[in-house]
Amino acid sequence: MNSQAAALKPVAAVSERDMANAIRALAMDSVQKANSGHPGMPMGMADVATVLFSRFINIDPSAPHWPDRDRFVLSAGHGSMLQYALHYLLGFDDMPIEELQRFRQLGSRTAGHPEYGHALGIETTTGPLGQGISTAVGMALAERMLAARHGADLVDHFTYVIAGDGCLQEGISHEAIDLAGHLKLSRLIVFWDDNAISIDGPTSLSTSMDQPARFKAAGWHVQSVDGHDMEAVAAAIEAAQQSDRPSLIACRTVIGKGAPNLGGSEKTHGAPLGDAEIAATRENIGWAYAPFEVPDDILFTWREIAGRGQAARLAWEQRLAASPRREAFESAVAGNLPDAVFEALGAFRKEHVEKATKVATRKASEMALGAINAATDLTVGGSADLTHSNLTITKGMDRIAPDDYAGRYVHYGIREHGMAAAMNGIALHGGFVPYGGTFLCFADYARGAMRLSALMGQRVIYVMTHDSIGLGEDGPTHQPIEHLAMLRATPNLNVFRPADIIETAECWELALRSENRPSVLVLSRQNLPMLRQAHSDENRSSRGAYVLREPAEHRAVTLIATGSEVEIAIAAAERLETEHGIATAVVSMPCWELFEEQDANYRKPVLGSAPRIAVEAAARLGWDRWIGDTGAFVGMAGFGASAPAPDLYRHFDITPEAVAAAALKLIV
Ligand SMILES: Cc1ncc(C[n+]2csc(CCOP(=O)(O)OP(=O)(O)O)c2C)c(N)n1
Ligand SMILES: [Mg+2]
Repeated sequence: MNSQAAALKPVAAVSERDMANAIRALAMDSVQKANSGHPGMPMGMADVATVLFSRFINIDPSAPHWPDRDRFVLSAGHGSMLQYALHYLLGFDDMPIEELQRFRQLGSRTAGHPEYGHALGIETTTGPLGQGISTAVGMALAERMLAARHGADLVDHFTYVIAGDGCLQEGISHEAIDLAGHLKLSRLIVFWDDNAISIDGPTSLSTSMDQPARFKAAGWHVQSVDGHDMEAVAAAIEAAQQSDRPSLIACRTVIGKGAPNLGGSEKTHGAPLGDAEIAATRENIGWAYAPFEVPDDILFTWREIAGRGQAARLAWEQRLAASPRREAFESAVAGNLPDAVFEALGAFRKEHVEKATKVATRKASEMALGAINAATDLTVGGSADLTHSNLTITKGMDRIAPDDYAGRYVHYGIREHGMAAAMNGIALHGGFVPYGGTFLCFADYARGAMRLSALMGQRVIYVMTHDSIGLGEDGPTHQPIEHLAMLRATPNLNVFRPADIIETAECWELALRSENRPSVLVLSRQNLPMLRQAHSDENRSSRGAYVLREPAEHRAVTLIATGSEVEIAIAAAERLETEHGIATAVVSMPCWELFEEQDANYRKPVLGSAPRIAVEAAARLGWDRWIGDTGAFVGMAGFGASAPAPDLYRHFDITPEAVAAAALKLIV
């Protein structure tokens, strides 16, 4: 808590209206000082937020990570000043008034939009509209799942969301709302800032949606209130808490509430109110204090609220201390995977090197998951309706169903974006390691949330199968071309494209160990041979790329390939050597990002000084980084086609012969 709090004493009874006006004043002053930001939403939702925080939410600023705290998600992230004002008023240590005065400045905690990890108490990054509410669905699901395992004594909290018109217009909200309604996530309570305004003007410009009816149709408990009637808001929250379904509370509000001339107008959405309107607002709401000044009695009242959360936290700690589940709970929340997982993967690799198991890497992934999921119950699987294509379910994984959260497999439905956001929420909530599958091509559909996995550094594992023209007959609509480049261009995301069953197990291990980074496992539909000569305890994929085949003589050419094209590169190397006497090395490069992180002493000999040819059945973009000016690329130059996979490889000239021809052209 801020030290200032201790010195404060209540002077007179403070109304919740005064408390809300503190939010309004801080929001308009901070935006004015920054000359940037969004005052309208914090001013409009100040009353709802005040009721929520003063009467309901259990959080403890002195223990912001307490596992059984209520979660608060500001889905309408442009209203970040609402969150920062709340954090200052509640007394978060890292949110003194100076941070509000440095709103949106370099190095401040008060970033333009709330960023996870950037300030205490921010549960998820928001700003891309629709993400917050969809991430919250994952949090609310994780809460139910953790409660099913450890009991209501240890896990019993709500997830509260403030969402705007924008969040509800975004397509992802449809996926999320449907999923939450179906799964009866009763601890999820969403406030809709129903101000009927967005940037361009009234929402009637672009929508006629009956939002309450939409939520009802998805199985939600729905109420509509005047968002400035604090008692009505409180009563609605109480009713929502009792519901056995997720709840929408539609709060009819006035954007920029309190501003006498601009209130209700889109002009308050994303621009400072200006000195004259701010002065008029102060007058209008009876706020006779200087910019950034919150009188002691109001601040004291806000800080007292934290006492309720603290008491709840202390009581919970006592229950935890007495619980026979303490160790299991703490280990789950810490996300500690047992050593048994990695031992099982080591044994798995040894076994399949010996057996030379030839399977599709999607099948290899299923087999590796069988070992992983048997060794830990932290993993929670799922797929966007492609379970038997992605091969994401393993023996003994019960499905999660409405009112039954003891299982560990989520049928996310045909909702790639919603799945990705829900996995973010599950990872952020803690207690589980989520993985989920779809076709690689539909990474496009999941992209918005995948980007946030990376930005937030969450251990979310994407299982993306059918990874090239190798999927065959489904044709160019389903054949990813540019997706690897898009994913590789994303910072803080490991993109793994394993070449065989051994690399698949290695890449799974690396993904599980990447506690602060999401991973994408890019997997083949078609069978691929096992390529290792011998088992080694070392995880060779961990350095991102390694020499799979070194010629006896000094290299004349180096072939670099990933995934299903490593087999082609090996065949090309053999042809080059036997038919043309050209000493050829093959580098398998399952993960560019990890290779990039190696020092030059490792990278140089792997890449070699001979001309290099990259082989990948995907777009060239990015490969020049590895092949240099003198290299060549064998891959795709446009969209694929519908045909059996072997025909497509021949048609698009991604064959050992084509690679050998490219090599001959380069070096002869
Ligand atoms: C995915 C996405 N698209 C566009 C934007 C840009 N944007 C920020 S706020 C906003 C309008 C949101 O309207 P609403 O949620 O009603 O907010 P209000 O104006 O009521 O505060 C838009 C289009 C964004 N942040 N995210
Ligand atoms: Mg709006």
